[in-house]
Amino acid sequence: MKTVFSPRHRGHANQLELMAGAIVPGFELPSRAEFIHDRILEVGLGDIVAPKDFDLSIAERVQAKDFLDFLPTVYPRWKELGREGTALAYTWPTRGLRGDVVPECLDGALGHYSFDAGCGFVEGTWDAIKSSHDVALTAAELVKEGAGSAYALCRPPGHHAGSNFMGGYCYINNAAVAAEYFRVNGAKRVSILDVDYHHGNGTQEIFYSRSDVQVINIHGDPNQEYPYFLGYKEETGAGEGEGFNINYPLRWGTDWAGWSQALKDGIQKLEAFGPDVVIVSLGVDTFEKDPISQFKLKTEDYPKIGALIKAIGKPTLFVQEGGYAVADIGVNAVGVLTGFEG
Ligand code: Q9C
Ligand code: ZN
Repeated sequence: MKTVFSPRHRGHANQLELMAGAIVPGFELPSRAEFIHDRILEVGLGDIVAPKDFDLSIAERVQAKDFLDFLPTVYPRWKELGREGTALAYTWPTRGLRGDVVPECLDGALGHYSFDAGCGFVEGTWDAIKSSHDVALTAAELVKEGAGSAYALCRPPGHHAGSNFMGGYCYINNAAVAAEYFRVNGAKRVSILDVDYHHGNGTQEIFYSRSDVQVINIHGDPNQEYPYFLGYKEETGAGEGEGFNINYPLRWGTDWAGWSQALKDGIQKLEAFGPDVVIVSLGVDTFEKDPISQFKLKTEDYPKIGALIKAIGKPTLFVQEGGYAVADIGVNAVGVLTGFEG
């Protein structure tokens, strides 16, 4: 299968995040994408191609225009204030505060458009976000044109970003944009299968009231795990979307036995839905050695994931999400893809 990759992700580097009472170097490192890229060459998965330049018209159908317009302005505004380093929010509009105002002050606007302090901006952040969006759409186009499968090596990831907010290292929801692209280009039904360790709250929120995009999530139980405030089992969709959102929250320590049971159940529900195309939000932070995660999947499990997805027999777009055990992420992510190839 072909991979779409852009070196422009590299400018999103040295950003800081808030964790456990400290401002720390971000876990979402440029080397993540480089290890995956190098592993693709090593195993000879297929050609690696550059993204085309897409406009944001598809993205604007799933994420608010004012939010998308805000993203490229952040770092220039930060610098105008005489600041350097990482632009990061520190105040959020929770219950009892106004969620409907976008303060003139950049710090307030950053808080308005995010739900955590996981989305820092540096000089190259917007260009990386835009390149990641273009990577997803270019790979989606390959699948639309009959490729059977394609891999969008996206960085930054996307599944925590919702209709008008960022968070969890995610700004534009690449998988959601790809799903909308398929709908606009003739697919009647699209399934998003999110196997990242963390619940894809943004993807769930974007499609929660829709019956044309099924969203299936397998993730750390939000009672124990980030993002804490979404991803519970009883969230099954609303209105037209009732029944089209499916969550499998799993406890810390879940290994292949428990995890694969959820995957097989999810795949049954996916097959019952009968999508024209499957999008896999491919996080490999389910790995036993992931530094911020608590599942116990092993390197040998990842090809089995790919094989189970292949057996669905649908055109499939893989979109890279998380995975922070940097030295192993290449072998694990590409393991899913080689398992799919058979
Ligand atoms: N205790 C993705 O995998 N921070 N995002 C957790 C660790 C947020 C992960 C702090 C993790 C976000 C795309
Ligand atoms: Zn994750």
